[in-house]
Amino acid sequence: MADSLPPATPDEAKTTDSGSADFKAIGVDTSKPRPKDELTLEHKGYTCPQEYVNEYTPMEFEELVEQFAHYDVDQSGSLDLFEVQKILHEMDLDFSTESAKQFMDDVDEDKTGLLDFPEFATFVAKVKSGNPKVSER
Ligand SMILES: [Ca+2]
Repeated sequence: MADSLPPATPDEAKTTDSGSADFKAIGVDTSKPRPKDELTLEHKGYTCPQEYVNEYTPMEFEELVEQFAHYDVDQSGSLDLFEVQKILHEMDLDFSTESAKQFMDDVDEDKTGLLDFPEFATFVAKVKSGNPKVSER
């Protein structure tokens, strides 16, 4: 009987070359639950823009809503320049009509000349963060 050995498994790839670094793809774990930026702030039907939820505590947010409702004297759902100026005054920020208007323009994303609630939340977040000046773009 021919004693034929099975062909040796080609093992030549096993060179002793350990000089080549083997880069493993670094697995980015996207399955982790996101931290608490899923938080939403809502009060009386007003919702805080997601990018500013970390700027307010729930209590501060309630106050923000109350302020908004309070200063929205004509209950239009948005604040006009006159109303915004009253808030600035209330916050002890001295703005000339001109700079108040500029500041307002800065947060008035849809250029309506009025601040709706999300714009107002942006506005106050900026004032809170110590930036009462018109921010640079
Ligand atoms: Ca607006």
